[in-house]
Amino acid sequence: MIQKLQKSLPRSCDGILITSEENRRYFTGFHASNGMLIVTHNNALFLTDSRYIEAAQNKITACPVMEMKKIKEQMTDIFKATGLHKKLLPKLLVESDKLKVSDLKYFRQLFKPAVLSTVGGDKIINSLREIKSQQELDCIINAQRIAEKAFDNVLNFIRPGVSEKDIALELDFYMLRNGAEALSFETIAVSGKKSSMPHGVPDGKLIKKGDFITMDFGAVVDGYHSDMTRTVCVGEPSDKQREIYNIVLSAQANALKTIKAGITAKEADSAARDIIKNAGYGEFYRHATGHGVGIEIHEGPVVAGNPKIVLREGNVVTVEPGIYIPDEFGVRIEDVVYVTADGCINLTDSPKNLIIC
Ligand SMILES: [Mn+2]
Repeated sequence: MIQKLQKSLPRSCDGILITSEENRRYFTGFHASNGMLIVTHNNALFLTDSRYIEAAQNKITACPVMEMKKIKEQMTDIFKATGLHKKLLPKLLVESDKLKVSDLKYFRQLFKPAVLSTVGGDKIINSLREIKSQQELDCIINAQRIAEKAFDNVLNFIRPGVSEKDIALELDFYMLRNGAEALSFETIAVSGKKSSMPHGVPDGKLIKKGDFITMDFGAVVDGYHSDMTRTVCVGEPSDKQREIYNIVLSAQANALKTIKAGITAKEADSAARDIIKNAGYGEFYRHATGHGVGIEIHEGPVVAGNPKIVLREGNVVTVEPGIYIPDEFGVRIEDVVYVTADGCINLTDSPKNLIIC
């Protein structure tokens, strides 16, 4: 990963300073709350404090590891280890998307006479992160399989009288008990009228007959996230519930059929949105069709209305159209797919017929 980054570094800079937890993990495979990775054209150096130094030395093979003690006094060594000492005014890129303003000020002082540039660093990193390797893909699939098993399990749990919170906890416990190192995000389980809120928060509200329940959840494996949403019905759905469910399902199917490398995010988004618009429910679909998934739950590419974003082979994106009718109910169906040259591979195995619990 570090070599890939070195190949992507423009000659107009001398290196890049990586300080965010997720990007440190992405480039080194090492996860810790503290650390710093400096990558220059020919060298790289990872620094962390005494709490993590032993683990870092054991884990990181791609570059030397140095313990951060009194960092101000170590800067000469750091410049030598990374080759930055050869330049009069070395230029380092930083992660503007991630760095706190106060940290930027601190690093600007610390790295003098190097000049820290806030322009361009994120683009280089994000572009790499958006293309998944086989190893990354395997992690996402493993995470997805855990979430799917949790979904199978929760179907036996859902019945009138249990609460939204109970359902969320059942999903969470199952995922954590079965190999998830963490949850992708706070699980959403919303029922009845509350299902019209795309990101509603589960609470003590009890499930009753006729409710739609929308569940959005995911597991993390080796740092990589999964993301899926299913809407199920408790007891027989009304004609309108069936109608809306089927429109969302067709919208998703059309997007899945359309997605391939080379199309724009807008084309992918429209493939789902147009079906919903044409069915007369366009005003009730007000979020993006999808987003990239990886070492973060939301990363590039964003699958919304931007005609400048082009999907690339190796992207992993969600496809998650929905219709949300205030004061009635909502439906969302979400899969995660791997984009290929001539289509996409759906990484989600769970059924999408309207399940009646
Ligand atoms: Mn999602």
